[in-house]
Amino acid sequence: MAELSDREIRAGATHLLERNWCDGYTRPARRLYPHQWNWDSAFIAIGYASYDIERAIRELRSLLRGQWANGMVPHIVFSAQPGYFPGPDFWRTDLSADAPRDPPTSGITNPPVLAGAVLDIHRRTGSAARDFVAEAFPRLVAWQRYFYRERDPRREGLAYLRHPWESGTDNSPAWDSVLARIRVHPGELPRHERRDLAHVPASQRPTRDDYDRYVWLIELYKRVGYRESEIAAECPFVVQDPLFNAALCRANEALLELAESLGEDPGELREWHAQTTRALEEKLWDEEKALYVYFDLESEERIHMGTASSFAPLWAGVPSPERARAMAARLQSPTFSGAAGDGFLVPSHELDSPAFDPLKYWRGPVWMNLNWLIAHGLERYGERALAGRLRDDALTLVRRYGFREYFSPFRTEDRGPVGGYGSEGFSWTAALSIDLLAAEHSGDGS
Ligand code: 2M8
Repeated sequence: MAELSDREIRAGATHLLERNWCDGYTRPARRLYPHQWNWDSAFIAIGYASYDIERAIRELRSLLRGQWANGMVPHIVFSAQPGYFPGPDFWRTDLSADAPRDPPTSGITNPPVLAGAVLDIHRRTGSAARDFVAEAFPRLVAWQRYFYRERDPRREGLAYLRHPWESGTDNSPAWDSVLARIRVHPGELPRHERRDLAHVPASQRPTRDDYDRYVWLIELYKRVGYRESEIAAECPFVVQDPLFNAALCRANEALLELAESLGEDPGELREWHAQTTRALEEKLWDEEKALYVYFDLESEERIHMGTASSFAPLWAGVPSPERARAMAARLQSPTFSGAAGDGFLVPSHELDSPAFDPLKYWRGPVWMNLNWLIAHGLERYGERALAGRLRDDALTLVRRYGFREYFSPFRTEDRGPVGGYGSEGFSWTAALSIDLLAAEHSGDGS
C-alpha cells in the first residue's frame, strides 16, 4: 500500500487548510461542515501556529466574534455558506437577549480547548502576539465564568452539558440512556431536512432518532428564549462529561499561565482549577474501569462507560501518578487495544461493548484530536512510549488513508473493516498532523 511520506503529509495538510479557508476562518470540511466550529478552530489554530501565526490569530479572532454577552462561546459561528442543518434560521438565537445579532451562532457551546490554543500562540511568539493575547484573555475568563455560574448549579466544580453536540462526541454510546428519556411525539418537531446524509453514508452518521432528539432539545431552548435557568429546570439532558471537564481544567491551567505573564489576578482561576481537579477525582473516577466516566444529573447516576474521552483528564494533569499508571494499562488492555493488542489507538468506544461500531462516528472510530490530547496527557506522566504509540497510530492512519474525519481502529482486515471514514479533507486531522510531525522531529512530544 502506498503511504504518504512526512513531507507529503505536511505539504498536503497545509494545502488542505488553504482550501478549507474561507474568508477569515477554516471550514472543518468544505461540504459537510461549511461554518466555523468552536473546538475545531482551536485545534486548527494549533496547526497553523507552527507555520503561520497570523493565520492562527485570524482564526481565533473570527471565532470570538460569536461570543455571547453571558460569556458563552458558541459551538458554531455561522457564515453565509449554505447547505448545513441546523442553520441560523433553525437555531433562532435572536430569541436570546445574550446572543450577538451578527454573526449568527448556534445556542450551545463546545469543549473549551480555545484557551490552550491561545497559550500555544503566546508560548511561540512571546511578546509579538501580546495584543491578541491581552484581547483574548478577558474573553476566555468570561467563558470560564459562564461555565461555573450557569453550568454548575451545585457549585461542585463540574460543568454540565445540555446537548450531545456540546461534547463534540455527538453520538457516543454514553448518551444513549440519557437521550432515551426524550420521547418525540409524531408531528411535534418542525419540518426539517438533514443535510449530512448527502455527503456521508447513513451507516457512518447518527441515526434519525438521534437527530430527532438533537432537534427536540433545540426546540426546548427556543421555547424558553435560551435562558439558562429555565433550561436547567426543564432539560432532560444534563450530563457531566470527563473530556469536557478535563478541557475546563486545562483551560484554567492555560489561563493561569497567561495571567502570570500578563500580570493579571489569578485568584478565581486558581480556585476553579483546584475545585474542578478535585471534583473530577472524586466524582468521575471509576475504580473498577480505571477510567473517568460520566454522571447523569437527572437520574443521579454514573454512566459506566469507557470512551476515548475517559482518558482526557490525563491531558489536564488531573489523575494521581497511580491512577495515570492504571489508565495507561487500561489503554493497552484488550478493551482498547484489541484482543491481540494490535488495534489502532484510541478507539472512541470500548471494543468489547455491544454498542461499539468501528465505522459509526463517535461509537468506535479513532479521531485525531483525541489521540493528540491523550498523547499530551501521557507525556505529562512520563508515559513516553505509549504517547509515542498514539502519535504513531494517528500518523500511520493519515499516511495510509489521508486526512479523513475518522478511522477504523482495526489494523488488518481479518479483524474487521479498515480505513478512513466520514468526510474527506477534514481540517483538524490535517492541522494536528502538522503539529504531531513537528513534535516527532523535535524529539519532544510535549
Ligand atoms: C460534528 O458535529 C456536528 C454538530 O456540531 C455535526 O455532526 O453536524 C462533531 O464531530 C463535532 O465534534 C465537530 O466539532 C463537528 C465539526 O467538525 O462535527
